[in-house]
Amino acid sequence: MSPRTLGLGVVQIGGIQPEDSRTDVVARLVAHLRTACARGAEFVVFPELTLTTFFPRYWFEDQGEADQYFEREMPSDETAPLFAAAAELKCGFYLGYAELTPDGHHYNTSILVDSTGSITGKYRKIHLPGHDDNRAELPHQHLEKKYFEVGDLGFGVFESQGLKIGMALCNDRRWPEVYRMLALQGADLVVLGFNTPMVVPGWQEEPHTKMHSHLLSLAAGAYQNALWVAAAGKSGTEDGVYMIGGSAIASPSGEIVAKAISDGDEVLVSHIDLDLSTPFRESVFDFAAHRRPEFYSLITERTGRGEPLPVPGF
Ligand code: CDV
Repeated sequence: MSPRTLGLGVVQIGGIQPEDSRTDVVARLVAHLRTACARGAEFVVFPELTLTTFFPRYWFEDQGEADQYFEREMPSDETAPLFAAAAELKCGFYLGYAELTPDGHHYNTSILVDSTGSITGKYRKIHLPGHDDNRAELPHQHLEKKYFEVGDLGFGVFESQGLKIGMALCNDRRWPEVYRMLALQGADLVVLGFNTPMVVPGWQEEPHTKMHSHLLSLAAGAYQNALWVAAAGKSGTEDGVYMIGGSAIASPSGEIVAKAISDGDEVLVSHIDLDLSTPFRESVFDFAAHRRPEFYSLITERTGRGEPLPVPGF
């Protein structure tokens, strides 16, 4: 059997400033899609909230002001060139953006677009970090809980371009359940976009550990679930806030096989072997043989005596 391979691109985006127009950003994305495809990419991952600056750092009294950052349709006149380029180059993509639905719901969303330029999957972010109150004393805020509703589509896996792709967005990558949900549905590849400021209001993590915990999350998710993970981030200074970058690809062995080295725009392309997950799924992570889900909702007292204690919310 011939190996299942994929030319996988990850596009890191240096800061998008408040004054950058959608049209300018899309032109930048199209140029990077062309570069990735010229280097053999068949599918490309773009960041979370790719089309604008990371607006949840601002407090808007009036939701109408925040709505300028949301997309009411996809593709729109402004984003259509990206879809046309995908069809022309026969190269699919993942894109994160802020979604405003016709009935007025706000989500932090990502889509899968296949090599014909058609949307084949949608995900709405479930783990929304930050706060919803105005902390005007902070140098910048993290108001995802104010501007977005918790996603209502669950963690889906989509058949696209001959493989099974699961999606996540930024903070989701730190939660082991996300990868496991997608692995249990047979995902070959988990793709995600991120916006991670070096300094996050209220987070105790030291700045120097930010890159470590980011890469650790990708690598652990990949290894413990025997799948590939590709993550594309914003990087560099966006409206005065430094974003960590470190866009990367992790293999089912838990190794980081490609990683951005700059804090600006950067295109990574790896030719990945999707069947690299097989030896892991047939041995250490043979879920059917070795997983014990019947024990995952209970803990037993260490002594082994007494009744098992239910774990709230698990
Ligand atoms: N956009 C995000 O979800 N960012 C979060 C933190 C930095 C608030 C993250 O986990 O990277």
